[in-house]
Amino acid sequence: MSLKAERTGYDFTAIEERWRRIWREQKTYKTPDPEPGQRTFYVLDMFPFPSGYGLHVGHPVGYLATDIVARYRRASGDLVLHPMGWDSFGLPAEQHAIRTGEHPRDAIGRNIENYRRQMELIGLSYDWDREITTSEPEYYHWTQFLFLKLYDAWFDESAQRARSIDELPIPDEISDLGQSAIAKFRDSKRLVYFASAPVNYCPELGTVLANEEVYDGRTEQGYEVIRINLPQVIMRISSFAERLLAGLEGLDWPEGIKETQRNWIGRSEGVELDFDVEGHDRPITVYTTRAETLAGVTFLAVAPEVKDVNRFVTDEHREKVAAYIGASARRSDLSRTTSREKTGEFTGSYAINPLTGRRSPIFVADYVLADHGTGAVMGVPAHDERDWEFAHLYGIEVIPVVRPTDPTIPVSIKAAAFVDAGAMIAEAPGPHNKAYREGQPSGEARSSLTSYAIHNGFGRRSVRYNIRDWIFARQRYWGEPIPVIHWEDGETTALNYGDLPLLLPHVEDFKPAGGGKSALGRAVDWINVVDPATGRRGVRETATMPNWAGSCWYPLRFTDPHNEKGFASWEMMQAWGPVDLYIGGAEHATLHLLYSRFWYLALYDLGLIPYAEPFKKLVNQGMLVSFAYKNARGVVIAVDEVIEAEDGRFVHQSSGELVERITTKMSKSLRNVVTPDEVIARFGSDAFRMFLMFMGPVEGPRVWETDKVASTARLLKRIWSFSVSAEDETQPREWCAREEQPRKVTRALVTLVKEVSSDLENIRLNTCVSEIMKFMNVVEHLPISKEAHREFLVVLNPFAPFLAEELWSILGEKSSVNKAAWPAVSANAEMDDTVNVVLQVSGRKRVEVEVDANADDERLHSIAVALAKPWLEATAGVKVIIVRDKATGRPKLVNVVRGAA
Ligand code: ANZ
Repeated sequence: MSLKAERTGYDFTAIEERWRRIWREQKTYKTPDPEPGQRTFYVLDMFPFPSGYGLHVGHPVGYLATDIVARYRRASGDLVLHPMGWDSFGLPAEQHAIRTGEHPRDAIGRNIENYRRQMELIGLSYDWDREITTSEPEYYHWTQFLFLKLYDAWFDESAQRARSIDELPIPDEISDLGQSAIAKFRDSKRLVYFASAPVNYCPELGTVLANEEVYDGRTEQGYEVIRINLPQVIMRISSFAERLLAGLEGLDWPEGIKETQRNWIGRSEGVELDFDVEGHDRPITVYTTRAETLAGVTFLAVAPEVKDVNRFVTDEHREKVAAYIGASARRSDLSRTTSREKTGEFTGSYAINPLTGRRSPIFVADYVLADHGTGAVMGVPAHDERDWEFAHLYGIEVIPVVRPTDPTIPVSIKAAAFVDAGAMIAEAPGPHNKAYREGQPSGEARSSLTSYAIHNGFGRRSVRYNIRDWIFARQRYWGEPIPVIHWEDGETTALNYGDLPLLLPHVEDFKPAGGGKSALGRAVDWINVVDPATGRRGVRETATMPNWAGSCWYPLRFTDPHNEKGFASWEMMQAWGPVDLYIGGAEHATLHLLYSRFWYLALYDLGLIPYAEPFKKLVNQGMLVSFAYKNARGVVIAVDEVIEAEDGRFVHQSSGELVERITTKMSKSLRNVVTPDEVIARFGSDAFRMFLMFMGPVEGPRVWETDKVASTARLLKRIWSFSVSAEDETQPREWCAREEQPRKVTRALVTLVKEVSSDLENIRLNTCVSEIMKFMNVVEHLPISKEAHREFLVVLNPFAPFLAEELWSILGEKSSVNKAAWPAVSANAEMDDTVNVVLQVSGRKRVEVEVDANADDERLHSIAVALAKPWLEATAGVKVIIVRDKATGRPKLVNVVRGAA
């Protein structure tokens, strides 16, 4: 049966199915490699982890936004790179394998099929020939390769950049000790290093987690996390703190994400101050951001992990201090810094305040962290809350040095610390009275005291960062193997580039092997190696890379996805440039979005890639929520357990309780997950696409209600009826000549093109849909010219590509609407300015027409001749007389006169 005979009305299912097939078969969205100098645009989605649940209707918000922009850019003449791939290593796949015994690769493969099917269902215009999968050896070969490049590098502090390890200057005293000392020295400087470090360990999952993956002492799934020491693979991201901060300035990213990164990097400007210690030649150095409070110091505190701490401990206090250090090792950083109960132990030693000469007791206290600042603080209980709590516990004196600027505001140092900025209470004491004066704003006093301390040799300016190095190892099976070998003599070496990829070995049992080791711990044949040249024995690293590794560099691979000789060619990386528009969730602010910036910076420094930042513009898509119910006790109830009573209230079926409707994340357990599949079966892909965009700005939240898709489905049906012939729907409607098209239609199209183009430039996609609605409201029952109709379909295509393509072919076009050029935005800003002109033929009034008030004679001539046709035998040799308003110069009347040559 032919399509023609079958179709009555707008059969979206058949239409969409057909175009899906044609696009796939003809590779409509295939992107060739750019020619040198060609204008390109790179628009990318944060590629997903393909989970077993598939996509729900919230996921495509971002995918659709990028798809619409990609289609618009193509029509505007850019060569567009718009690829998709899979971030397929990671914990959920491993947990599934542990539960079911199915190999993660098989489960992931099935999930990918389903994701790809859903994405094609939605009509996303990806070039599938560029698809990448991070867990496939062809991809992780290069993740390992880049890992080794970072391993073979060090950070040159003075040049503030990464350099090849071969360029690391070796101090003479190291060279003198020979090869093994040199190797050790190099290892201590690499961007990738190995150290035993306290890590977040989840006994339940048997794995180590990054700080960012721990929420209030628990994993995302709610399992408890404790701290243990493990040998670790670490990346020196903290060296790049300043560069990571500075780079943010040039990025077109949401301010909130930039601020989150700034806070995470946590730059603080302060000073290091030296305090002499009684009976010792070496001073103790503290780090402070409040130097002006120096006169208020009444004790010093050192972190328990600072090795140096023992040199202050007197014999009398040795035992107690040792016990204290042991106990605090078992507490987490979080509980140490936030717990109200500040604990400590006196060392028996005293430090001398360089400003006041005052003796202050030195404590070991675990609210001081070893890896921040110098690991020692000066205690100013009058102006710091933590110090205040500590001082109260140990009966230490509180000496205020700063007061509120307004002296009438009372403060009680007895009740709490005064932590705000203010004015100095007195001038600096004794011989140092030049350091600051009484009444001086505390911020100013900080600068003057700092200069004073530097000048007098007991202080140095210091910039500190909060960001910690990145623990780059997970005790998991389903990740990229880390290509290093730990040898029996204690040396660790990397594999040669030529020995990559190091493949994941096959295992039968995916459960952790115990002792913090993943299932890899059981792959004995794989783990144990013997160096054929020397007979030296070694073991492979059993930790794998974190699931953030593959996504650190994937935008580069899309530029040259099948390259077998390298991770991507310089030409292709250069031709496509960094990602022009990146859309994805905001939850990755300090994870993927920071890690990938770090890799790019380092690889750029090493001359391996042509640019230092991965993503020029970033947009975060908003959350999509759906309904569920809550009873009086606050228990959330699944949608299918509730019925709507006649009075509009909601009732829990089994208990008869009244419940309240709430909005919440879509989740399996609440049975409020809606899939694109079910919506598309009911309304079609185009209606789904248009509705999802129409719901609101990409960045904003949206509440899903399937029934409402009917609104955009109706719009599409109207577009269909407007576009096809009423007699035969396989044929286009009747067109008028461009000249005969009512001014209203011309004007509506000019507005549509102008508004949609500017909204697309600014990614305001919801208003694009309203513009299409407005256009239809104007033109629906009016004549339209073929050219205008074509232009409309080109504008419709990004939003409803299936319908646009179908109507385009009904128009008789042979190639895809995706190859058509975007209509030019009319430069005529005064389009709205029109006048009614009387058309006469041989002096007799025939019609009135609306024309552009600025129309020139030539234009009026052609309009008049065209419109006069019905009253003329022949148009050859006619003369046109144009009458304009004397004052304004606007046309008033046009008279077409026969034969007067
Ligand atoms: C004296 C002082 C007086 C401070 C005052 C604050 C208020 P950020 O911005 O986080 O670097 N500090 C320094 N090293 C520390 C460590 N290892 N563990 C815990 N706290 C540490 O903050 C710097 C401030 O945090 C420093 O300034 C120091 O306390 C504390 F009225 O020094 B301050």
